Amino acid sequence: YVLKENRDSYTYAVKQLAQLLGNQGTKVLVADDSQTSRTMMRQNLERLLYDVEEAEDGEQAYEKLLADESIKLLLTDYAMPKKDGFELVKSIRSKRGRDSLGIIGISGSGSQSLSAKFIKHGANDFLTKPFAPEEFHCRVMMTMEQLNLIETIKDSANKDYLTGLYNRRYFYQAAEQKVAQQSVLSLAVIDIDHFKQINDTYGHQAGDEVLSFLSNKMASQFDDALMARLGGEEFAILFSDEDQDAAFEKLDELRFSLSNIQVEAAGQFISFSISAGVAQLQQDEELTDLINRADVALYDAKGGGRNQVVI
Ligand code: GH3
Ligand code: MG
Ligand code: MG
Ligand code: MG
Repeated sequence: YVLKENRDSYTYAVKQLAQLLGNQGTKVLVADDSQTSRTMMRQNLERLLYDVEEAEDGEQAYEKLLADESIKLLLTDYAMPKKDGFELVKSIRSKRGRDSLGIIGISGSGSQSLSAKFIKHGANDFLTKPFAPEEFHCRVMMTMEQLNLIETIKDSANKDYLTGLYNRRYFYQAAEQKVAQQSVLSLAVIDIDHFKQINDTYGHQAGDEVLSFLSNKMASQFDDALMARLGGEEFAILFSDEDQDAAFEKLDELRFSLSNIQVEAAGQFISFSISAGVAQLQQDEELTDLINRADVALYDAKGGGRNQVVI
């Protein structure tokens, strides 16, 4: 957008840009003990279409940021009661990294050394009051851009490009953590039946669409489980706080619903089925042993005629 000198067109351009960037629904927290400052920042942020929340002191801001991970940006004053801006940045940074929260420190003019200190404590950027709306908007958008870039980089390292599910490497890492923390866990390993035939009959592209379809279905059906594409047409789901019978029920429901669905790909209707093996974590069991037991169950499901779930 070309920014014209008159204010109306600047406001318009900023709004268009905010829409383009999909700012709507992104939460920003403004921490400042001055009501006037909060209101001024709120107005500037609302022009960028952000959802704005406010905190009157550092302690309140800290609590809000811990409780709500969907807050993506913090704008914080330096001098505030209970916890000053530095303390706030230092304490929240140790809990929420640069991939989860952007931070901009703010303070009055004549306080040059504050900017370096804010950044050393973990802020992404710094603004000196009073600031022009243009500078405010640029710095906010730059910080959000950094956050989004980190997220994109992390996603491309941890997720599978075709299906959007986590990849094998991330799954093992995250599952190891769950195994260390929780005692009741169940694992399912899923494999599409005769997938080679689907490729041979309908083409590789259609095969890809079946993989995506199944992944979307799994993601919507088991939204709080850890799931991944282990490779090819094989998937894993780790259910927290569920015993193997509960996991079996869920998997069998998925298996059954898929047997009544046809995926439309390249003008053709494709039927497919899945087999799955389920195992529950035993005391002092290693993740690899749990996965092996689920694999043995999957092997039995294949041997038993496919389109079935075995514990
Ligand atoms: P089974 O019921 O015993 O599991 O038979 P299957 O044909 O599903 O198993 P097999 O291991 O023989 O074949 C898996 C096929 O999956 C072979 C491979 O070409 C295909 N495949 C692996 N990754 C992809 C992918 O990303 N896209 C597509 N379209 N096919 C893939
Ligand atoms: Mg203050
Ligand atoms: Mg298969
Ligand atoms: Mg396979």
